[in-house]
Amino acid sequence: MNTTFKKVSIIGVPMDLGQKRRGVDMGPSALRYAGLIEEVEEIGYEVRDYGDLQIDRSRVKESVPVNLTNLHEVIRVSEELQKEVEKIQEEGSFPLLLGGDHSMSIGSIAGLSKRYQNLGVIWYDAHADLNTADTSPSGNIHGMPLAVNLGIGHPSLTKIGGYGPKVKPENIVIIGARSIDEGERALIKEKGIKVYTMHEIDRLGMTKVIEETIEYLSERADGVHLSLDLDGIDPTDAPGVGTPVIGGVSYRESHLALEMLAESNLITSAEFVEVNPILDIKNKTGDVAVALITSLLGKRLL
Ligand code: EXY
Ligand code: MN
Ligand code: MN
Ligand code: MN
Repeated sequence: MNTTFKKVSIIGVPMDLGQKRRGVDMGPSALRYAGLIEEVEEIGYEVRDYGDLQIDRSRVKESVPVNLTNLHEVIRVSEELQKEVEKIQEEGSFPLLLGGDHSMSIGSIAGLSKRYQNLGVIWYDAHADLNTADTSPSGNIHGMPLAVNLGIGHPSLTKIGGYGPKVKPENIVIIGARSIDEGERALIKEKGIKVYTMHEIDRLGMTKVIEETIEYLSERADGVHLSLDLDGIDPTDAPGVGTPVIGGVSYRESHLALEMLAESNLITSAEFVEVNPILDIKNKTGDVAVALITSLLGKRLL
């Protein structure tokens, strides 16, 4: 991360309405129980934990436009998260956001990109999350946030915060993708989005992938947000996720990637999403997430 930050501010977003499996709302608790606050303090940061946003599950019966499940509550939470992220940035703290499903990044990036006109985004994920209501096979909004941040999708989502698009296609790097839908593939090609699928990671190795990512984003971005979906990591190392895909990045490779990002001084905010304790084994995925967060925040063995 960027070494000018001395404070880390945490918000939990127990959002589970961007998909249909229960349990991802417990992700923020799992990370706290895995020792997140203590571990980050141990590195030397002042930590402020603002607790969790409230999610209103009673709204699941509301009618929504076609293929946009739970749209209205996703919008409300996104607007709230946007404002909370803006407050953290005004304090001069590093925003560390805990999911919850990946639809939360609609709100987080709406807050972040008000400050950074050229926000870079590293999307570490098995999926591209570039669907719209027209292309989505599921209607789940957690498969759409990157498209929304590009200004593509339902206007009630793309205009959150009163502006859009939030991110330029050339400021995005997707790492770890191995499950890409047809419409997403077309969008990646049309927009020229930089993607390191598992094929490129296998060929180049993670060191080269991250070196290239750092070089690419440092040439164009004024801040870089790491949006890390735990399903980017192989399910053997991170089983507690709702949409696991075999053949992912290992824990060691991810650990190295985040240490290199820490050394780059480039990262100005981060979110760790999709931890689902109900599907996990003894909070293994929560432990992995906390270990990766500490790597990103500069923890070293010696
Ligand atoms: N591409 C599939 C869909 O849109 O339904 C699966 C998306 C899973 C999204 C996870 C959170 O990264
Ligand atoms: Mn995702
Ligand atoms: Mn994913
Ligand atoms: Mn290491």
